[in-house]
Amino acid sequence: MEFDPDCLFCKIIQGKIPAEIVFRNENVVAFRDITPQAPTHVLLVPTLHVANAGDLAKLSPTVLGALFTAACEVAASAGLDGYRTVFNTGESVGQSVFHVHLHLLGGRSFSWPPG
Ligand code: DGP
Repeated sequence: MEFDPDCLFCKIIQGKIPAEIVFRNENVVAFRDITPQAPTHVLLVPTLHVANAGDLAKLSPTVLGALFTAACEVAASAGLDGYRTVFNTGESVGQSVFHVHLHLLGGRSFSWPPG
């Protein structure tokens, strides 16, 4: 694990800032979003500090895949029959925390295209 001491999600992974953790393994930690946009809204993050999904894809496709595998497990645990996964990559599309996180949203209907 490599942490950035100034990163909010690194602090959550280390237990320095409280969060409701719903899943953890060697490569991935999942916790509930503080401002949920759906009845289930979980953020899945790598234990390694990487800024965004593009950087993670270059650095470790295996860990990128592990985020989706974990999302599948969390969705099954929550009893979701369908769910949406989203990476916001870059400030212009709404990324506000620069430790890559996969949003897992479910428990209501969703429209398409997203706003
Ligand atoms: P994004 O906008 O894609 O970078 O998503 C960042 C998400 O992080 C946003 O949905 C709110 C969530 N968030 C921000 N601060 C905290 C926090 O301190 N705890 C938790 N659990 N979630 C947070």
